[in-house]
Amino acid sequence: MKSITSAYDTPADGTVRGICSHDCPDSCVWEVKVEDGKAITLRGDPDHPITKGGLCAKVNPFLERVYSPERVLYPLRRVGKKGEGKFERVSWEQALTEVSNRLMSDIETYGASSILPYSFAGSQGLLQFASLDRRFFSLLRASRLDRGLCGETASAGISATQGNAKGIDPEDLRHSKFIVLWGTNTMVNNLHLWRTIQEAKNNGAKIVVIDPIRTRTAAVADWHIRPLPGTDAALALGMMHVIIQENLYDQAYVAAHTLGFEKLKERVADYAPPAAALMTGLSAEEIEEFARAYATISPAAIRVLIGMEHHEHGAMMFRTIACLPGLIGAWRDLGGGMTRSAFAYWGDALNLEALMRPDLEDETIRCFNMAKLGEVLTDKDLKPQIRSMIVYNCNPATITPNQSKVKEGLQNEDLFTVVLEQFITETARYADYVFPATTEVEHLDIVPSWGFLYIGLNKPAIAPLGEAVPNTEFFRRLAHSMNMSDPCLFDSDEQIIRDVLSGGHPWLDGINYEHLIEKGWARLRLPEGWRPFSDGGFTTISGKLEFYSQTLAEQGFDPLPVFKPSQESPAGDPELAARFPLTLITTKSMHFLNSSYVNMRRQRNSEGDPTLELHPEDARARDIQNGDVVRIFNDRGSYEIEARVTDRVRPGLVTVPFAWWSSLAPLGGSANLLTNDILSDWGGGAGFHDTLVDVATRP
Ligand SMILES: Nc1nc2c(c(=O)[nH]1)N[C@H]1C(S)=C(S)[C@@H](COP(=O)(O)OP(=O)(O)OC[C@H]3O[C@@H](n4cnc5c(=O)[nH]c(N)nc54)[C@H](O)[C@@H]3O)O[C@H]1N2
Ligand SMILES: Nc1nc2c(c(=O)[nH]1)N[C@H]1C(S)=C(S)[C@@H](COP(=O)(O)OP(=O)(O)OC[C@H]3O[C@@H](n4cnc5c(=O)[nH]c(N)nc54)[C@H](O)[C@@H]3O)O[C@H]1N2
Ligand SMILES: [Mo]
Repeated sequence: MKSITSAYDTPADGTVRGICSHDCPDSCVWEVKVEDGKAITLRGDPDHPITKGGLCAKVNPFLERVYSPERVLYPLRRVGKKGEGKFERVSWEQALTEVSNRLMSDIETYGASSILPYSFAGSQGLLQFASLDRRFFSLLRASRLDRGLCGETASAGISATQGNAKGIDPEDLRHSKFIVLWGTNTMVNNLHLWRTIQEAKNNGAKIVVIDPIRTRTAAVADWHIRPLPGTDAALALGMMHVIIQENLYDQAYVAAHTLGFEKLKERVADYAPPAAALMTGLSAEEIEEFARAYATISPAAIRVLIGMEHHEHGAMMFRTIACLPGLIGAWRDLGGGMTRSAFAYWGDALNLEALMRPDLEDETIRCFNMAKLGEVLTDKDLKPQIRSMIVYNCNPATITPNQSKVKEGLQNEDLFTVVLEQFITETARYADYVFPATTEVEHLDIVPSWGFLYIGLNKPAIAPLGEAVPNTEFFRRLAHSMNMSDPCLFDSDEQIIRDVLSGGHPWLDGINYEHLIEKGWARLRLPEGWRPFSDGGFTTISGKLEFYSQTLAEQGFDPLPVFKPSQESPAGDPELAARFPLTLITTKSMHFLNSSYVNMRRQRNSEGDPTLELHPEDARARDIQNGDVVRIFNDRGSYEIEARVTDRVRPGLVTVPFAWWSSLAPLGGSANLLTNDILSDWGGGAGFHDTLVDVATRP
């Protein structure tokens, strides 16, 4: 089938610059050497200030992924049972006709809201991530999806305090003297920031990691503080107690740029170090010592990312931590303050309206939170039921919480599932039709990094393999096949990129399509020495950093920072904890990118078999020896896995890697069988880490 509007010129020979589009903060820029139309080598761009010529262990052999014999290269139709993963090749024409017939018949019989898009950030390229797909589903009037699985809760929490989620340039951490990596595993998940942290360390900075687990990052930090999961708000409030009581706060900054200090002072009375110690499982002395160090060594910076938001009170945790830099006036210093996602800047600078066309969306149409997929697909009372689901950039059968329900839903014969993918993932195994998706080596895109202030253009180095297409082309073809005619559904890839860059924002001055074609990447043009809140400038209603938030009060939340234990935690539900006494944290793996690469033998071998890590005390109580096969279980699910007895975890805490495909795990099973799909307080995330389990030897 001929492409409708996107065909690119790719060179037969030469070197082409592109950018890794994985959902990772680093967004590395690479160079692909092409010979006879085939990509021969791929290496990090030596001139890019963040990549500096080095990719990560998983992406170094990216071309193996591109040319993997397991790539989906043609449209496929299911021939086996759902979940079995048996397909036959069909033509694009036939697949599109059959899919559009089914969708059109569903619309006629049940209404368009019986169709559900399901996508996430499997590609961070803006075209693949959220462009023609969003326009297509809006114009179709399909059910809407709240995509809050990553980042939204953290942003929303920080915004409640600051008015927006902006922070300092992560590269400015090199000026810091005290760096708190709070609930983030930098060496595994944000590797290219490590160089900056190391530079600060060489200049005398102290590196603190706050994480219940002794991660690789914690293992090399100067100070590892390990609170009970979900209790960081209590830690931050305990720190504020010490800082206020010992007069270590910045009185001038507080007076000029914050709101509600007196109320905060009253609130922190409940969090004297001995009380905070009971809540967090830390010692009162450690809380005091940490508070004093944080308040007196400057510049002091806090780096947060995502991990900590996966809790019921995730937004409140981030909102509370965001009070700290205001209290000590850390925002004044270059290299002081807080830093999280650069998307807070891209949201301003780029023309995302032109990209996603929110004006086409009808907000009265029902909207489901993606964390609730299992519930949505199995709810018999839903009217209309979800009849068809179109999945792309995402592997919900593995990464969505409460997986048994997700799979039960996917198994339903009445559900028609279409998956646009590079591989037959656990989700694609349930598909009625699978369409082949290109990798970033094969398509044009633009990628703003969420970990740094750089944007890159991804030029295609080679022609699409087989009959694979970019997501944009898939939605053009589907729209065409469904007789949809709005011209915005057929914009070319180049046009979309031009539009995204067209907002006229000063931070994008001179950064246009031609510039990116020529240079490959650009740094957001923030003023030299940028300190976002050095002189206030918060965008809350009061214009101040709000220790007290009237907006939160009006939304029914506590207007002040507060610690509340999660419902599913030992403190929140002692009865449940009597049955399932261990808390489970499921984290990212070094050689996988979420669930991507689990199917690649090289990365799987490097990673090693999945293990459950538990503390020697908990192992002893259950008669578990290192290397035993154990069962991990709760009321939502159970599976078997090899045990590793280690003090990397605290007593009472266990951890497993989150993204193993159950079909590839040596004993089957996958972490999200056990996880909690409770929604976060605000921001629409999920409480993955508020999960109680027990572990037992096999009967
Ligand atoms: N190699 C690799 N890199 C990745 C990814 C990957 O899968 N593999 N995934 C990418 C994605 S999508 C994301 S979002 C980022 C995530 O980057 P991070 O935010 O660094 O990711 P996580 O590993 O999910 O969580 C970080 C840490 O939070 C800790 N944690 C959990 N609950 C709490 C808590 O209540 N308090 C505290 N203090 N700590 C807590 C966990 O123990 C974990 O070590 O990484 C990206 N980079
Ligand atoms: N228990 C637990 N669960 C978690 C987490 C956790 O810490 N613990 N972390 C959560 C977080 S932070 C995140 S971000 C999510 C991540 O979950 P997902 O967003 O589902 O990420 P992946 O598992 O990498 O799946 C992305 C898929 O997109 C495909 N893909 C890549 N590029 C393209 C493209 O251009 N087009 C199409 N059509 N497909 C493409 C890849 O092949 C891959 O299969 O998981 C969440 N789930
Ligand atoms: Mo994520």
